[in-house]
Amino acid sequence: MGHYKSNLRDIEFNLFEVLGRDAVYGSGPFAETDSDTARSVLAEIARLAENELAASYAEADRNPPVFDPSTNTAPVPETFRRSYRAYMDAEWWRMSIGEELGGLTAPRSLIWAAGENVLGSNPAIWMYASGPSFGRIVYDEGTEEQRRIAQLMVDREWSSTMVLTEPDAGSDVGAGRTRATRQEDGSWHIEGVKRFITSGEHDLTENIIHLVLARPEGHGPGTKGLSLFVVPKYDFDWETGELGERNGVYATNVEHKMGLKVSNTCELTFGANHPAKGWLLGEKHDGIRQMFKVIEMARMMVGTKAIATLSTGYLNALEYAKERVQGADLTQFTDKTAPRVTITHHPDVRRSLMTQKAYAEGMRSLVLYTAAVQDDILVKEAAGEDASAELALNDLLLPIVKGYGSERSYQQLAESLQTLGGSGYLQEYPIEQYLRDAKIDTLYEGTTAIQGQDFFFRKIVRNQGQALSGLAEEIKKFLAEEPGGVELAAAREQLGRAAGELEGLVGVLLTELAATEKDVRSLYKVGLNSTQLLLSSGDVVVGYLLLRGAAVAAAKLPAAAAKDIPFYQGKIAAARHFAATVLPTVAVARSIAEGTDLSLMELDEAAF
Ligand code: ST9
Ligand code: FAD
Repeated sequence: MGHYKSNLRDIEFNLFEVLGRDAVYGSGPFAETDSDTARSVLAEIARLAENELAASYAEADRNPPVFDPSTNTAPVPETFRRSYRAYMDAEWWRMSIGEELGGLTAPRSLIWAAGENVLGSNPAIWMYASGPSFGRIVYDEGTEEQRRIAQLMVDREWSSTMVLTEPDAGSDVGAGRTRATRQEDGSWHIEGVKRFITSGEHDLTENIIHLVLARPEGHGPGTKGLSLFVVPKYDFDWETGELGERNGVYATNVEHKMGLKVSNTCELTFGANHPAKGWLLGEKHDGIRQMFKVIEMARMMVGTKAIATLSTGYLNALEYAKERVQGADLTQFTDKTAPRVTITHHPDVRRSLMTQKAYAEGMRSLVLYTAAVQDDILVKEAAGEDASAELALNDLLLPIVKGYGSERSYQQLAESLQTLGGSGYLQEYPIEQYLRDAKIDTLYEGTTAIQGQDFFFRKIVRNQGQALSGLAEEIKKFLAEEPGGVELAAAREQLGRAAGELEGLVGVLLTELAATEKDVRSLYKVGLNSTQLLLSSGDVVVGYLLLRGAAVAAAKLPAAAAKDIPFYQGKIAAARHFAATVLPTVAVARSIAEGTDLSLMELDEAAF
């Protein structure tokens, strides 16, 4: 058995017992995927993840790819190649590419439930395997002719990259200087240096299709002046896919990273020695909107990766804690002859384990709830109905999945490591690698600060609070029905109070925003609190979803099979623990926001 521990029972609980996916699978756009099929997909992918995919996780970390500057290559280790092949050969990736490209339209909730297993066992596999999904975006956004590229990306399993970042353009993508010049034959030449490009060079696939943001000559500043170009590593025959000449895009460095080492993070140089030829996607200058289609998928991926890692971190910590004997029961601490107990008997270990469990399971619910909203969008669109409310809710939830999910996972993974004591610090156990590999999740695809700003300015203010109000109403309606009876009464009360405090916190920020009419510096007060707003919102949504699960568990417990009883009891315990120990912090966040002044912004930099 490898390092990875899947939690199939909890995934199925969320999908079928809480989110009612039985009613959605097997009909409408998902006619090909009924619930039985979904269950067998999940069981098989969990098995694959725990075995073949997990097999190279540690080995590839200790022996990562090495960049050879003489050939501009960075081959991946053989062990990793075997895991990658096992994933590609199983062909689950076809679930997200639609019938037109030789796949199917599987429910998004199933895709992300399955994805959790891949991302928790060996996340770089999912990243190197993104070609067909990116191909789907090329198909949707490309011209009729460019759809051939998409088909080749699928048929020949070419991998793909998203190429935005430059040395001086990280969070500020609009500062990018890479240039694009139109050629007489309608193609474009790209010139510039991009930085930190995931999967920018490797030897897993015969070709790599780079999706590159560059600025055509004469275009304006900022993100709106950028266009999206399809730039292959090798030129190719558009009919047969047969490879032609090497294109002028080369890896000129591979970074040495804290974690996620088998995923090559490359400096890519375009057009230094010979032209880097590309094509304008869709033959229209609409690059940032097009790239955000990729980014939205990738942000969902990053949040799911973080949460998947926390889940396996918690389960590894739990296994250790159940076996590790150390110290006597606290009530017998004066008796030096008292029997030694496993550390699960110590209150502090129990507190930590239950907090890890609540976050891991609550954030799994968050991912699957968001993915279920994505199912609903596809169902409505297929029926020709208006899906704008679901689209806005999905938009609202994405920064929570990505920003909150990554922050809380990293924080809680430190708790998982702590559970193992000094052993947690050793490479004999997977948690130190989990922590190193999960840190990146708060950074790429938009740092947490950027997620916080996106959440407040774009997803709340620009949306005129509609999606947020809709979600608040959903929570209020749930509470009004008093699910879970007396057993969950205190937790319901704590959730209701936290939701009220969050409303107050949003109100403080909106008031500061309105005050910019008199003094523009009020915006600083928003900026000082937007990350915390994101985190508190995540806590409230997770508290709500945990309680929804607990209510289902409470209803099922009386008639539950013996094997299910501890599972349902655990759902109730996690929701209550979270409501009692985490949700009260929302009031603190509100009070801090109310007391925010401009002193930090007025302080001389020298005083820091
Ligand atoms: C990176 C990659 O870090 C890391 C990992 C790669 C792994 C690859 C593998 C992925 C695999 C995934 C596979 C999944 C498979 C399964 C599939 C299943 C289905 N939403 O606010 P403005 C747009 S890559 C949508 O003025 P600024 C919009 O068009 C690097 N669109 O921005 C807007 O126009 P309008 C990641 C949005 O001030 C326009 O942008 N780097 C959103 O010009 C301008 O908006 C980053 O993420 C949104 N939320 O620029 C950069 N926001 O307003 C982070 C903006 O007219 N920085 N648009 O609609 C930011 O996000 C900045 O806020 C900024 C600011 C660049 C947008
Ligand atoms: P900066 O933007 O310089 O940020 C530094 C700090 O300042 C951060 O804490 C940030 O939150 C804060 N900050 C910056 N601006 C603001 C602001 N306006 N308000 C508040 N705080 C702010 N990019 C790609 O294009 N493709 C990839 O495939 C890719 N993969 C990556 C893989 C790895 C391993 C890494 C490390 C990075 C990758 N990136 C990729 C780049 C990644 O998206 C950027 O690193 C990220 O967007 C942050 O940019 P930066 O590193 O330049 O940090």
